[in-house]
Parts: sequence; structure tokens; C-alpha cells
Amino acid sequence: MSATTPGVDAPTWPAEFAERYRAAGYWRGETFGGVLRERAAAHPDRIALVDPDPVRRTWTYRELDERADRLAAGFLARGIAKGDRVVVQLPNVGELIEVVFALFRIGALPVYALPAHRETEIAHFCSFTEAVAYVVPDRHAGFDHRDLAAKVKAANPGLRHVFVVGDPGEHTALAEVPCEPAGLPAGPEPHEVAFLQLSGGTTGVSKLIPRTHDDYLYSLWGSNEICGVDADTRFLVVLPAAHNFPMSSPGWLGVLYAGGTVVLCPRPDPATAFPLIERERITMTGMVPPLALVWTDAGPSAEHDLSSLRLVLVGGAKYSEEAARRLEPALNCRLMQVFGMAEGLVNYTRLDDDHETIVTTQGRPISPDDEIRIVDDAGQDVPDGAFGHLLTRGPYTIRGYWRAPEHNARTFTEDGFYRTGDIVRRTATGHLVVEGRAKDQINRGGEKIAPEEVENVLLAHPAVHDVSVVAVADEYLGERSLAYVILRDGAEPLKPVAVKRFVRERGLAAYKVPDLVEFVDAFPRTGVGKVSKKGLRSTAATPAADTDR
Ligand code: OOB
Repeated sequence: MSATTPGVDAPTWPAEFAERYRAAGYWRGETFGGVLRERAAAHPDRIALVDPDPVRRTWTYRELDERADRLAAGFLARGIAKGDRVVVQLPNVGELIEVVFALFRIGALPVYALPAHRETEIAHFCSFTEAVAYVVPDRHAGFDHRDLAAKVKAANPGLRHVFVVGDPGEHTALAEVPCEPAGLPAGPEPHEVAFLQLSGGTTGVSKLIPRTHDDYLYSLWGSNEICGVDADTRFLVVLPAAHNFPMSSPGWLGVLYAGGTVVLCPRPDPATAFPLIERERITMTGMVPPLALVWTDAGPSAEHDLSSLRLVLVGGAKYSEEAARRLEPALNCRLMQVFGMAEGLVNYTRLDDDHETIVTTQGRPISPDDEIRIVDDAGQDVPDGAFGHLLTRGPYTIRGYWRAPEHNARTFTEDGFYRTGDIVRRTATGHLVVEGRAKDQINRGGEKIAPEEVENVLLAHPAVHDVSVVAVADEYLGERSLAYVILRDGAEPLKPVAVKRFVRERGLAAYKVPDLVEFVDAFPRTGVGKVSKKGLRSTAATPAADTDR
């Protein structure tokens, strides 16, 4: 099966919900391709996109629209069709936006990989989605993506094309793909899947999140209203653009929806970003808490004029109240906290919330029809103000992952609520406070790690008998990862650095390599004999020996 249809590859909203969401005006019957076409007709000469690195390039709305058409025609000419999956792994470059709009236009589905992903992750995305094409930069951050692409292509006969931004080597240059758009076929329908986003994951591999045009576009314009995004917004994309937060909260897609200007930042550090804020008169940006700390520290002594900056969104991981209090004075702008997830639900503090609410809560949902339940371990609703598991259902929260029926049966309730795995409480004003997490996941400064994925890799080491990867508190990142390793009887002693190297060499993204490694004789067990991660985490609270640090 090549095409991907809602309801076939993944559960979708029951008809009565879909009707309700349309009747309420949330689902406007638009598509991404159509929206760009309309904006290009309405204000062709306004600047949509700026890629400042290494030489400043700009795209007007008309140019972005035309280039998306030409690239769409070139993809079609190479046999990429509606419903096909295309793994897109590009850093913050203008071509990323051209490529995804070209794919949206023909109804092929981008699968958003992050620049940090390596062979293990990419091979999985390509084979699991039966991708027909893979789009990469030539080199990025010192890594040659063409070599990786060659390996993945050799192992995946269905992967027919590798398109390279820059010097293509043995592959095809993306620059050679565009051609005259003679009679593009009708694009996708608004209710169809537009792309597959990656889940942070709690299991061995990332799950894929099917987002439709209707639902995602609602999350964009809903976010725009809350964040005050309009045609005058100049948004700096500092996080990796393929992540859901900088894409849609309100992100570069939200800003394009509103007819504003998106500026891509090649690296998130103040030395790169602050000059761009001055030069491009940036009004808004979004970032994870560790980066917000760095900006907060750098703000007061900045040599660049940051006065255009009006709003900074911070989310992706818990932002401490103390850090939140420092941001506004340091950067002389407003703070908005955002608690979102690629599966859907996004919460924002509001521009007119009082200061205490902004610094102490993670916001409230976008939509009046975002249904929130906070339940105890037995699934019973807790009284207002008490902590519990957050479950949610609504007009832009998926009803199931793509091709994952067993996982869906565990992760969604029978009546369609998504079990977020987050522990929250609700204040009297309906704002959520994130207390912690019930899911087995590490949130390393906003980058999500599924311990099981790293454990599976380490279990393949010949000297390793068993392994358990847990989160440890970290002042800067919030959490770091610690691998507890039990060696095989009689195995040569290993150094922590060798354990880390093994994970890296197995082709996992660098952020998944354990920060700390400790060798133990046994793991604490729960009553039923499972490894007790809670027990391990409390052991870790006493700073452990990690001999190469
Ligand atoms: C965003 O999306 P994901 O899919 O990478 O991660 C979602 C998870 C949440 O379930 C929660 O565990 C955590 O990340 N999270 C937060 C948080 N924002 C996200 N935990 C505490 N405080 C926050 N403010 O991370 C994401 C997607 C859209 C917008 C913003 C973030």
C-alpha cells in the first residue's frame, strides 16, 4: 500500500467529532498548498522567508509559491506521487520550506527527521514508512549526510531517490529537480494527512504522528490568535525547524499562515542570534528552557539592539519559576510559556495573564474544545487542583499513531483520549502546571530520549549483561541520562567512555548517548520483579562516579 489514508493507516476522528469541529469553524477546509497560493495572490511581494547564512537569501510569497510549484513538478516527474513518504532531514535552510511546500502541494508526506538523527533512526524512518525519497544537506555540523544516505539507500531498495542540498556527490542535487509546472494534479483534501511528525517516544523506536491539513492548520491559526502573530511578525527560528514547537507554536508555519516573515537562524547561540535580531528586526522567537537561560544571561550585556523583540516563547521542558522570572527583565520583552506535544494539545500562557500566572504555569489549551482530564492511577478524575495523569482529546490531537495498532491500544483510551504521560494539575483559572512525568522518557533540555531505545543498543554490546537508562537532575538541562550497566560475568572491565562510544558508533543521535555511565552488580526490583527505575533514580540522586568526567 502506497497511499496513506486517515482511518486506514491510523485511527481518525469519528464522524460526529469531525462534523462538530467543522461546524465550530476550527477546521476551515484549507490545505497548506492552498494557503500558500492564497497568500502569494494577496501579497506577492512581501518577504516570506529569509535565510541569512552564509549569504542572505530572501523569498517573497510569490517566489516561495512559484518555487514550490516547480519543485512539486520535478518531484512528480521523478515518480513521487500523492501519499508517498519522503524523509526530510534538513537544518534551518530555506530549502526545507521549499521542499515541504512542494510535497504538500502534491500530497506526498514529509517525514520530519532532525539534523541530529543518525543511521539507526534514519534507517528506521525510511523502512518503516516505506519512503521513496530522502532529502539531506551535503554536510552539516561536521557530518557528511551523503555517506549516511548512501548506506541507508543500499539497505532500502524502495528508497529510489536521495536529494542533496549543496554538492550531491553520488546522489541528485535538489537544485536539479525543479521543472516547469505543466498541469499539477489536484492536491490533497483538507481532511487528509499532510505529514508525519516524530513522537518523543517511550518505546524502542519513535512513533509517527499523522497530522492532517485541517487539524494542524487549526493549531496554527489558534496559536497565531493567542500569540498575536500577524503580517508584521518577524519570527526567528532558533530551534531545529523540523521540530513541532518551532514549526507550529506559532512557529514558521503559523507565521507564514499570517503573512509574516520567517527568518532562519543557523545556530541558536546569542553570538549568532543577537546580530540577526538587530539586523532583521525580529519581533518573536521560541526556545527550550536551557537556551532561554543562556539568552537570559547574555541579554543584559548584549552589544546588539534587541529592542524589536516583543515576545519569547519558552517550552518543550519544564521551565523553572526562578529562570522564568529573570527572562523578561534580561531581554526586555514578554515571556509566554508553552506546554505542547507533537501529538496535538498545545497550552500557552496568555499575553493578558498576570505575571504570576506567566511565571508559575505552563498555560492553558488553545481550543475551547480541547478536552482535558486529570486522573489518578486507577483512571478516576482527581479533584480540581490535585495532581494526576493528563489525558486529552480535541480538534488537533491525533486519535492514534501511524501503523501502530498495539501501541495505540495502550496510549489512547477507548473513547479517544491521548494518554500524554505527563503529571499535571489544573489551577482555578484552567492553567496547567506540569509536575512531572509518568512515562519512561528522559527530557534532556527539550530533546526527548526513550530509554528503551538506548538500552536496546547497549544490550548488543558483548560485555553487557543488562542495562537501565534513567534521568538524573541537571541544573542546566533539567535532566541528563545515566546508564546503569551490569557487566557479564568474566567480561573485561569497560570504561564509561567505551560505553558512550558504542552507542555513538551504532548510529544513534548524539543527544541519546548517555551523559553518565555507572557499573553496578544488580538493579533494584519492584514487587513484581521488574527493574525499578524509581529505585535507580533515587540511587542516582547521590552524585555517582563517572570516571571519565
Ligand atoms: C514539544 O513536543 P514533543 O512532542 O517533543 O514533547 C512533548 C512532551 C510533553 O508531553 C511533555 O512531557 C514535555 O514534552 N513538555 C513539557 C513542556 N513542553 C513540553 N514539559 C514541561 N513543561 C513544558 N512547558 O516539546 C512541544 C511541542 C509544541 C510546543 C511546545 C513543545
